[in-house]
Amino acid sequence: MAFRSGFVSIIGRPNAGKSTLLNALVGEKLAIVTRKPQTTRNRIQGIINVERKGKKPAQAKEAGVGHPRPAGQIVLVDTPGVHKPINSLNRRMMKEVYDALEGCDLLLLIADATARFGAGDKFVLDIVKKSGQPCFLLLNKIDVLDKQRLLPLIAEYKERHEFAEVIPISAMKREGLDALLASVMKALPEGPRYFPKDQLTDQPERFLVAELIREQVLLATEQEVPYATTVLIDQYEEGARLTRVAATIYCEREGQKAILIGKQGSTLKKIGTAARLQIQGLLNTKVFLELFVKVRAGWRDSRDFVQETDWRTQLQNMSMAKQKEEPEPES
Ligand SMILES: Nc1nc2c(ncn2[C@@H]2O[C@H](COP(=O)(O)OP(=O)(O)OP(=O)(O)O)[C@@H](O)[C@H]2O)c(=O)[nH]1
Ligand SMILES: [Mg+2]
Repeated sequence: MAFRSGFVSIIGRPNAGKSTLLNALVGEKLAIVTRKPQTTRNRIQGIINVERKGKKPAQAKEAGVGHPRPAGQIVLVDTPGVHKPINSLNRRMMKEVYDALEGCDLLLLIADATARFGAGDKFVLDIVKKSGQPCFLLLNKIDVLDKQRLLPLIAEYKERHEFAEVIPISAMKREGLDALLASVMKALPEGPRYFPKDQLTDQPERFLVAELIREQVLLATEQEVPYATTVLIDQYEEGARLTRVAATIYCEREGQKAILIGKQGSTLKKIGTAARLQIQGLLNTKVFLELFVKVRAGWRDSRDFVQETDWRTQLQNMSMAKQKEEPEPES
């Protein structure tokens, strides 16, 4: 059986469980997850290597067992939740969604099955339709769903679109994920191994570290503050025994800065301690973390700054700076 591979983009409304699904399928925490909508701001690839499973086709037929699973590689793409943009940051997030749709082999539309079908779901569905890509519908959070609600919801979706598959899952409890993987593999074309076997993501560690800090900011703050915040890494030095990280948390107003710092620095300290533990878990080494808070008025409306906060842009800038540092090769 030939090797199969492809790009599979996860799309859905904010809070549907896209990042939870990515992490569950890859088996590592690559994307941050919180109860707050619009947690994810960039598309993130998670790479799944699927081993061949079961008997060879002829033997399987003889033994009367189901189809064996071919070997392959799935490049799963997590995306920000689909929403109507009101500022540059939102527009950038939606661009990430549209970029992830381009050239992918399969879409996974994930919906929170505990919520009623509404205007937001129709908006997502319209994007799926326009893309013309084959799509699986994943009805998520069945662990907390009143089961009677599942069939009417499936009917509602099926009336509106022809899905290649409809699969109820719980990304959090990892229910239905084997069936999902098997169906995805069946839907993928023959193809190459796009990434080396030991690579799990396209996102470099230093940016995942920034995300882990932002996750703690999201968890420690309420209302507007989480949305008005972004995290940039200022220093990232990997030593033999210790990794040193310095990062700045940007917010939009002095009041937000005061909230982020807290009484006698208590909130910032809480964010720092929790983030450091998470980063140590990721890097498997001791971490020295320094955090700063700065105000950058109205940054979410600044296209340039929003662009700067994007890790792909930062990576490009870093490699350009490095090229400048290196002397021209003598000819
Ligand atoms: N009960 C239950 N909760 C879930 C499940 N999957 C995700 N959640 C919860 O739903 C919330 C949102 O999960 P995320 O994975 O961050 O959702 P998302 O779609 O990535 O959200 P955005 O990045 O904001 O678009 C979190 O509190 C998760 O723990 C599930 O299968 N069951
Ligand atoms: Mg997410």
